[in-house]
Amino acid sequence: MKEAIEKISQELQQLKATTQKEAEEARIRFLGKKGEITALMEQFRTIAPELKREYGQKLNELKKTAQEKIEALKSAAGETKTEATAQDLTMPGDSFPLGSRHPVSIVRQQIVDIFRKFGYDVAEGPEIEDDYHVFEALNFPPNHPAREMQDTFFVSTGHLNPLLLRTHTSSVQVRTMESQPLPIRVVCPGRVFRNEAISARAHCIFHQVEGLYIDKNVTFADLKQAILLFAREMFGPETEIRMRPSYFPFTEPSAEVDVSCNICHGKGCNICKGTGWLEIMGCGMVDPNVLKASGIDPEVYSGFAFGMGVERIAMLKWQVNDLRHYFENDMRFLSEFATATEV
Ligand code: 2U9
Repeated sequence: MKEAIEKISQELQQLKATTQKEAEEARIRFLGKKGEITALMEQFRTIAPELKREYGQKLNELKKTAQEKIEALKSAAGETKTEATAQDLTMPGDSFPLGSRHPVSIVRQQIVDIFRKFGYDVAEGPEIEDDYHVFEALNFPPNHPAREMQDTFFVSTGHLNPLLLRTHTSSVQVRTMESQPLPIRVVCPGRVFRNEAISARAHCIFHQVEGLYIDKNVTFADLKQAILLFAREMFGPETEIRMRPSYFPFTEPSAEVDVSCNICHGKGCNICKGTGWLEIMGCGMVDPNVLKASGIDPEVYSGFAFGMGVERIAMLKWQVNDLRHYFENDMRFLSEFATATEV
């Protein structure tokens, strides 16, 4: 038995295999059911008891050496099996593309940061709201078209104060007036929902930032100055604004705000449709009925409010001509904004 162990031991030292098949053949030869080491193990059972200790140890070592050697041969043969599976360690590693902020998110943050710099707080509220906070408290008459199914998504109908998806974030300002002490200076960013056909200029879901300032002696001149400063921060220091009379149930007087076109600087181009002006938001002095509904005395306090669509501001900022790009998550579009910076 001694000679047989030594012979196999030497053979194992010189054993070579260049393919998986050769390594497997070696395993069968030494460790298979009829293998040489297996045969020695069988023989071991019959040797004299006083030799068992010495040969038992030697046989176990031999078996372990054979197993390790054949494993090593198998994995070495595996690496060079075919060229197709070989690893080329000089190849560059896989790249992990970094995600980036969505352009709507970038612009919403820029708008909010500008007003935070002016001293405004930020408030958010529920997307599913009740009729009272979206319409009633904002001076919408009972038969106003916004209160119809064609314009608003209702969650529950049939009772006095139905639940609905908010059509503007003004409901957040109403909740702020109900719960916060005066004076109030707040901007409310958020998603809003309108039952509209989707087109290049409209979507049934979009984002707004609305603002509200209530204090003693707040005037239209304060509103105009706040909007001018905002426009210059957002669109550049040369920007001018103009206001056109408008109507909203919640403000009186009301206005639409245009900024001077920063593409053609007033000369007229296809972005501003030859007018030199781009509409960016609506605004006005808070209607006394709105103040009263939330328990604020309009004889003592006055305020201004404004509202803008974030997608619209983003379209103007980056000259995107179709609103739908902001909702489709096409990587070719989104990656254009990977390096856009925040204020
Ligand atoms: C309270 C009182 C008044 C918010 C205002 C607008 C004018 C406005 C539109 C701009 C484009 C909505 O996204 S849009 O379609 N908004 O023109 N929003 S004043 O007025 C308020 C809000 C809350 C308590």
